Amino acid sequence: MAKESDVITMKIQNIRFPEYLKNETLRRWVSETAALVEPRDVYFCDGSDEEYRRLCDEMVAAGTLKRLNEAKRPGSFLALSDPSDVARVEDRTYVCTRNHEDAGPNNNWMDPVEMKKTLNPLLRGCMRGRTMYVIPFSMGPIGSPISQVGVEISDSPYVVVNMRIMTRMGRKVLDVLGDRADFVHCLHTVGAPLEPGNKDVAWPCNKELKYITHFPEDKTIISYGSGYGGNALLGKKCFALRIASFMGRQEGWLAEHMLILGAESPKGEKTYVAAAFPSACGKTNFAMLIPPKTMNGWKITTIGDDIAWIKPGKDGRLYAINPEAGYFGVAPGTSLRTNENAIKTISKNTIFTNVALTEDGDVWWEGLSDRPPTRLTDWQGNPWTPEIGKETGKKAAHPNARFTAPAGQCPSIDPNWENPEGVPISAFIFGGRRGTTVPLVVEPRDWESGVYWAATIGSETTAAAAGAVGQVRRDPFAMLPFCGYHMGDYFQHWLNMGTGLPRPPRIFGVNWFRKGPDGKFMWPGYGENMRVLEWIIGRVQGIAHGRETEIGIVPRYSDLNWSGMDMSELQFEAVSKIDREEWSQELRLQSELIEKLNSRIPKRFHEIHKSLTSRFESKSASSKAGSASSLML
Ligand code: TSX
Ligand code: MN
Repeated sequence: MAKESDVITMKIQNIRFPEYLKNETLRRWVSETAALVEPRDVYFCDGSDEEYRRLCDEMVAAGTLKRLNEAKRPGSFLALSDPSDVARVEDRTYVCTRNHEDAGPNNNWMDPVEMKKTLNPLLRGCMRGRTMYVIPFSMGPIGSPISQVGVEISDSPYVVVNMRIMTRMGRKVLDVLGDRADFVHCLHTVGAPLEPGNKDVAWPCNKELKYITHFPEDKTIISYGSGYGGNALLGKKCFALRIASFMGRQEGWLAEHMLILGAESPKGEKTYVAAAFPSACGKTNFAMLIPPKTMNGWKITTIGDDIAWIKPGKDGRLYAINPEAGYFGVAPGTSLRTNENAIKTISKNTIFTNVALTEDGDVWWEGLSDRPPTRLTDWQGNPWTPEIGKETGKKAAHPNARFTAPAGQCPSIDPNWENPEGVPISAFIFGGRRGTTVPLVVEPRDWESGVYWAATIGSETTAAAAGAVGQVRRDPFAMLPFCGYHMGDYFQHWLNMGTGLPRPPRIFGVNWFRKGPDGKFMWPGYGENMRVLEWIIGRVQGIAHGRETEIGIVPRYSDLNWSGMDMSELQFEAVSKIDREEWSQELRLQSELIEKLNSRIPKRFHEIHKSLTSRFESKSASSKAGSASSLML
């Protein structure tokens, strides 16, 4: 009778490894995984154009992709997902550290042994009837000292073609990996085995059960049941943020949910900044900003729109790369008016997911144009007209519909975007979406106050989000769903990173979303944000000034460049105001966040909170005294 080990050996012998695949750790992992998941066959991705075209053709034949009009949208495809599989599943996402506390209150946790016991029966035979794709990929330019290698094993060809756009993928990655064993092991399955005789569906997934699991201590990701976005493209949120943030803390670097942009001044000086915003703040729009023509010659270039890996360089500055090679952006709201560069980026060679289809084989989504086309096919494949939309409230595109497009197609792409050394970061910007309280821009007094600022950013909940309208939902560093360890430890890591540098980047807070008493946005945003960016860069260069406030330096009206923009001093003061009542309330709310992360919150945070509170209190005392003395004079 065959022992279990004999069975595994038999199955190993069935795999035909390409002769170039020499890495023993990878060969063993592929063999063991194949024995577990029992695929129909195993395919090793080489990353070639030919392979990409072939897989797309196969998916068109299978009904997973629809080829778009070659004249209007060359080389582009539409995928419609299962209606139950449309977004990341945060409540099914786990960080499985050996010690529960290490995952922090910001993550779901399960013991790694328990989780593997849970997953094993689900994985057994999970790829039956399907091809198991082996996808070697590099996060970051191949061979960069800041880059990292991963291998994703997946049963989804949709994942393969998206990984081809979003990462450097294929045979060339194995050349740089050599015989090293330190690649991140990423196992993904849609969790929908095809039993003999059963017909496949266009978007296989497991409607009952999903698990997105991370084992940071052994650099492993196992994702079960979903084919969508960050659940399935494991290089992105799972690796480049959750696993990498864990590695960065151990090794002294940063994996951040940040865009990176370059700003070239009219004099030709180049400054790079990295910026973090919570979701729905227009990060991609900011990364691709087009300055107003009236600002005589400022130019913005794009390094990345979502993730930054940042390491100290030999000169004591921080250097950043974009670990990704494409944009996986939210389509709804993207238009020539909100983001002309994005619209040009997605004009060809783009995979669209869950957008609407026009009669002439092009794509549409809410916000692309003021008037929707008269007839569409919606993201669920049903006929859609503006009338149907009005009557049923149904949107033509899913609100989380996406485009996957090569970064190199962006007109504003920075010439250094693939520089293996990265680009030097002069400033970090932390934004929030706040209708009240938070001024347009502020420079906290020092690194530690800046870190505290970043830890307290958030968005006011709108009707779309759960919870009461007008409450602040905190999203520290925009990392709450993406930090692979305890958020309190993360704050301490940030404090340490800056205080360990001779000249750390400066930190700024921004808020494009302050509203007036009429409920309207007080700041025009978009390209006009260049005026704020110019002030930030001026601060870094030591040429821009401001007034000192309780929370840091804020520009006066005369400190900003207003050429070609119509905003009165009174309007600017309204968008920059620091209101004592609002801030007393804000500081009380910030205490709640601090208490939530209580056990591991840095001591320094308590001190900063106390000194902010006392500054507002003493301000009220001294301003009263001041007005009294001015009366006496
Ligand atoms: O992306 C945005 N940015 C950053 C751009 C570089 N958005 C869209 C956010 C949702 C994804 C913004 N929305 C911005 C912004 O700066 N500001 C606003 C708020 C706003 C909306 C509409 C107007 C003005 C401000 N309209 C008019 O002024 C006519
Ligand atoms: Mn993101």
